[in-house]
Amino acid sequence: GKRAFIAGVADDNGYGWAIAKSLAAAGAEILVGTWVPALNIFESSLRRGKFDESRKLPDGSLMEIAKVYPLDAVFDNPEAVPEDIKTNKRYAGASKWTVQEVAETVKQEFGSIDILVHSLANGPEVSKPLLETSRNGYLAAISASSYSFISLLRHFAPIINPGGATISLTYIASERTIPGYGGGMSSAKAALESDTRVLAFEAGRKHKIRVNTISAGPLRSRAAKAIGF
Ligand code: ZID
Repeated sequence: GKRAFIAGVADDNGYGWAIAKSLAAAGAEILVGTWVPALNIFESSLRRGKFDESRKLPDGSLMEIAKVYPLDAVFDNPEAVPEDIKTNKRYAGASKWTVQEVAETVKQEFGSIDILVHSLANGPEVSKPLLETSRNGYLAAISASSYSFISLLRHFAPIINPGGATISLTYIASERTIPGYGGGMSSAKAALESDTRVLAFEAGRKHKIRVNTISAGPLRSRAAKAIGF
């Protein structure tokens, strides 16, 4: 069977959860990366059976998540984590959640993966028009929504088996003007799409893995509700 790591699962409403279920139904072993500030509530909800109904697979069994890894894809390694995050009580309870450390831990615990899914995005100023977006807001959107994929791919590629596949989720606001998708999120998706082409070339040659992105339709996830879509 194949093993998949899905980055960006923190409840049962988003694309990450749905992708995990499809992969589980197809026989894959499921590992997920959960944003550190959302980790406690996700794990306790899982434990308390809150997701049992939505864990149901077509054959009637429940999706098993082999391991939930805390992850903040905005930080590549421990040296990159600023003091205020290190000491923040939402982060202090978890450890080894930078991209490099998560890849190392998955390697130690599982050896390799076949599928890497990037189902995460964050744009702190998404509700502001691009014209009103601050430099910090714009850079934060790119960091969380675009560079996070480059970082995940770089750190996971060495443990993705040849023939493996990676995918991210994009949005058509990258190529057409969609009011309401602000804060540099349209820019972030444009970067993600361009990066997908370049990384497919590079990672295809270097690691024999595929790199794709799929433009998603509307889904009432937590992220979509936050922007009023
Ligand atoms: P989600 O909230 O379930 O997933 C996003 C996840 O990212 C959450 O679990 C966060 O905790 C996590 N996250 C945020 N920051 C970080 C971080 N620094 N490190 C680690 N994790 C982090 O929402 P989702 O399922 O909507 O989002 C998954 C992907 O789908 C994202 O790339 C979205 O941009 C993309 N996507 C979603 C939709 C949608 O409708 N839900 C659309 C297009 C793309 C879309 O907005 N018409 C109108 C709107 C849309 C499509 C059509």
